[in-house]
Amino acid sequence: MSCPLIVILGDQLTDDLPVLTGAPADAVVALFEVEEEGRYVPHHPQKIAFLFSAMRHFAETLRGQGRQVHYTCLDDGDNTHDLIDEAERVARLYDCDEIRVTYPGEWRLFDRIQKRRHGVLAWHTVHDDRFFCTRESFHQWAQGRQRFRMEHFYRWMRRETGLLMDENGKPQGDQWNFDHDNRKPLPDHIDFPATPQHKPDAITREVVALVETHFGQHFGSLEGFNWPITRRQALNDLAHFIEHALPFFGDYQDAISDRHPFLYHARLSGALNAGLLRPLEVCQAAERAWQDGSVPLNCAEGFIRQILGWREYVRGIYWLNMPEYKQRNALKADRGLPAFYWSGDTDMRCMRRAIEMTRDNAYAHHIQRLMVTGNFALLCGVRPEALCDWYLAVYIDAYEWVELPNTLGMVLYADGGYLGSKPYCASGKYIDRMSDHCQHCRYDVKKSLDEDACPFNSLYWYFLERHEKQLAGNQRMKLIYGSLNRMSDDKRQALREQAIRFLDQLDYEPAYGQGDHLAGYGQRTGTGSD
Ligand code: FAD
Ligand code: DLZ
Ligand code: SF4
Repeated sequence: MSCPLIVILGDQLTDDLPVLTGAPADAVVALFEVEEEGRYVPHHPQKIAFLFSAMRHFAETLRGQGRQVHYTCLDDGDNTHDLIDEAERVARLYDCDEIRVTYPGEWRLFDRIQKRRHGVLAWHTVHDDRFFCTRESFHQWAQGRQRFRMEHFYRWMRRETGLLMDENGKPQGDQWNFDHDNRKPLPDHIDFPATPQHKPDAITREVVALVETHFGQHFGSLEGFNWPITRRQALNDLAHFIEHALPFFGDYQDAISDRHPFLYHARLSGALNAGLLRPLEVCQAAERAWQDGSVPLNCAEGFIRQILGWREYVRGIYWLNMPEYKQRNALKADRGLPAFYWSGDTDMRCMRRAIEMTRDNAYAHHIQRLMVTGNFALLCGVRPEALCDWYLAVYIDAYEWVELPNTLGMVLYADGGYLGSKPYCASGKYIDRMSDHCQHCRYDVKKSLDEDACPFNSLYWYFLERHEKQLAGNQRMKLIYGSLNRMSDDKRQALREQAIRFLDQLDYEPAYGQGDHLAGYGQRTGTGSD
């Protein structure tokens, strides 16, 4: 009698997933390294190496549990290099009559699988239990609501899970949110915790060499690869974060350092999104640290909110609105991505450092993504698709279910305020307050006009002016539009001209498939052959 083929995707590396616990003991479990997944956007080599190494280690774990495992390596001769085709090829190889897979995290794959449901080889999608809120529960919660803000969702999740709740059903500390304690800039002298180190083993070294050969032309360095690629290493990083960084996480959550890429952030998003850690165990570890007195409440709450609140909320938004959500462009932004996003070659110190850190680590923390590279793209009017593809490519943790709402919704306001109540637009003043970049910059953050004026300043006013019709009525923007309207016509004109001059002299990335930075990439269809 034939058995189902159990397919495990690169971001489904959790050994008690329902698709595995519900499988017959003799089922073949399959993992595939394929070119197409590395190229539908030009993924950072560290991201590809992280997933391939984690997949290979996970396959070892499954074998150790007595499972029969099929593993397609990238350079296997008969590799079809497409996840769906590869699953069907391998299913035939083992004489399987059915393919089971956990719901994929990206709509493009979900859509393709749906279309294959009733093919010769039936595909079955199995519930992903790695989230607090199911797609169906989010749907129900959202139904009938005019506005569904993260804060409301988060409170509901706190009640549902009991995390940081007292025995009377009240939030610990009598407050849901300690955000007002969490906006401290960095003091001049501060020591950050050392980053936990993982010495690459033979599997990782082999994978790094493989990725260098196949994807070495992609933006991003492989040097110093140091991500946790097993559950054991991920648990080690979690423990390290709880002990050394969480006690300060809240205070400096919004700060940016010219020198240090990680500050007090967890660096756990890659491991979480790939399934090496479960969000519940991460939140419980933070809650325990608060309960035993080693972490203040504002830090534990601020951290748990990111995972229990934001992470779940953006996933809900994604599945509720795809595929239509991806087409939104409420501000009609139509510029290409500035070419220096792929090189860091700019005099703007904040942008240069955020892009260099991204190149070196496949990582930038939230405020760099939101208020530096994101804010700049918003002010320039970069097309959502161009910016989303960049964020999806360059970060260790990037999958469309989490990247798209953050970029299209939170950063670009391209959903017209569905996710965030106002655009996160800011002038250089914000970056100066929260970072030490400006003191190293060739531009003067205090100036808006002149050749050496900080570009963020004129771009900011020009952005507000361009979108006055859409944004001036927003209660939260009233104050700033008051300032714009009190400005003399001459000053407004000078700022407009300064911004346009700046935008005109930027180089923009060529269309996909035509630029050097994409040399050798496959066509960016991402939809395979369906
Ligand atoms: P910490 O700052 O230590 O936070 C702890 C955890 O909270 C993270 O590991 C993550 O799981 C979760 N989290 C925090 N903020 C968010 C958020 N806004 N949305 C979802 N989860 C959050 N995160 C991704 O996991 N994948 C992405 O592709 C991604 N793209 C982003 C794109 C943009 C434009 C922006 C502004 C943010 C994006 N984020 C994304 C959210 C956030 O920047 C990262 O989760 C975070 O920087 C990861 O680093 P960390 O583990 O050190 O996080
Ligand atoms: C991101 C990625 C890459 C680069 N390569 C693979 C791969 O070769 N095999 C695989 O199973 N998964 C890979 N992934 C992760 C998938 O893109 C991810 O599972 C889907 O985007 C769904 O979230
Ligand atoms: Fe960035 Fe402007 Fe500061 Fe330079 S002066 S680092 S461009 S905010």
